[in-house]
Amino acid sequence: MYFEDCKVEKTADGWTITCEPEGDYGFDSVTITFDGDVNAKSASFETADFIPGDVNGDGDVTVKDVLLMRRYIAGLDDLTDEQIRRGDMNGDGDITSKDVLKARRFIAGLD
Ligand SMILES: [Ca+2]
Ligand SMILES: [Ca+2]
Repeated sequence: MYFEDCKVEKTADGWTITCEPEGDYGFDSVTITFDGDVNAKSASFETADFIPGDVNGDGDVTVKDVLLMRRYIAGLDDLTDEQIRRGDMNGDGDITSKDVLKARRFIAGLD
């Protein structure tokens, strides 16, 4: 496994290194925590933070994302697993009209 974009931070009692894997390993970052003696204390794998509803990954939730979701629901377009994960705003594993509603409410500033 290779990593890119590693960030090393000094903490109160040691060091924390956070890296993103180069390639798809089913997680988006790994955080390794060291104590003052530089013994590895823990490693945690986390999914990257993205904006729920940002299907096209441009950093914001807009009508473009809603359109992608609607076309996916209608069977007009396929989305990648990553896009489905982004668009699945209620976390039930797929993009449905409920997610479109949440995205619309988000865009409208209601949520
Ligand atoms: Ca977007
Ligand atoms: Ca959903």
